[in-house]
Amino acid sequence: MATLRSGLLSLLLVSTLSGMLTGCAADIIENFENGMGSNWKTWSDDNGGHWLWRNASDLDMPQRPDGDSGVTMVFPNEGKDSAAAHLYSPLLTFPAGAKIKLSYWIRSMYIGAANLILKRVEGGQELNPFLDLSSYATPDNNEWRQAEADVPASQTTQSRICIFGFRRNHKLDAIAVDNLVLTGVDGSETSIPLHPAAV
Ligand SMILES: [Ca+2]
Repeated sequence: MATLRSGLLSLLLVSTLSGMLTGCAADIIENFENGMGSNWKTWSDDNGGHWLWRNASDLDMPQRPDGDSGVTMVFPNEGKDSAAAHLYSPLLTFPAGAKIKLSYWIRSMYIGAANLILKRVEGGQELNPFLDLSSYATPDNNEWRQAEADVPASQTTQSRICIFGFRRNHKLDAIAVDNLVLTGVDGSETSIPLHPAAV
């Protein structure tokens, strides 16, 4: 057993070193258990909202599994009727085969009135969405779901993923995301401060 464990550790070490040598970053994982973390940045283009950190166990909402209660949610700014909020990944390259996984919950007073949409952003332009999770935006959806998608390959290293959330300022409207995992991405820097002009 000790030999097997040692062998597995060696294999893990070799895989890790191999990944470092070829410039492949490890998976970028954010479970929001210690706040918003350093990889994903929220930004509002004056449309009245942000992604904010919340402890789901403090709120009247569908609960996460034990030990996984930290999440990020879209909230309108004070006095705003709605929120359009962007959550940006670091600058990365997305080779063919790059994937994103996430857990999400979306609810809206009016069917389809909230949106959760994933896009790539390149050269300051938001590209066509590659994943639209808006279809569960109903008044009675109280279920966390998981989604996984291939990220369209990028041509440059100056590319991000944008997780766009839109909801109205109604008590039933809610958008929450947890356990974001980026797999198969390249990028030596995974924590680049966001400036909108650099998006
Ligand atoms: Ca969590």
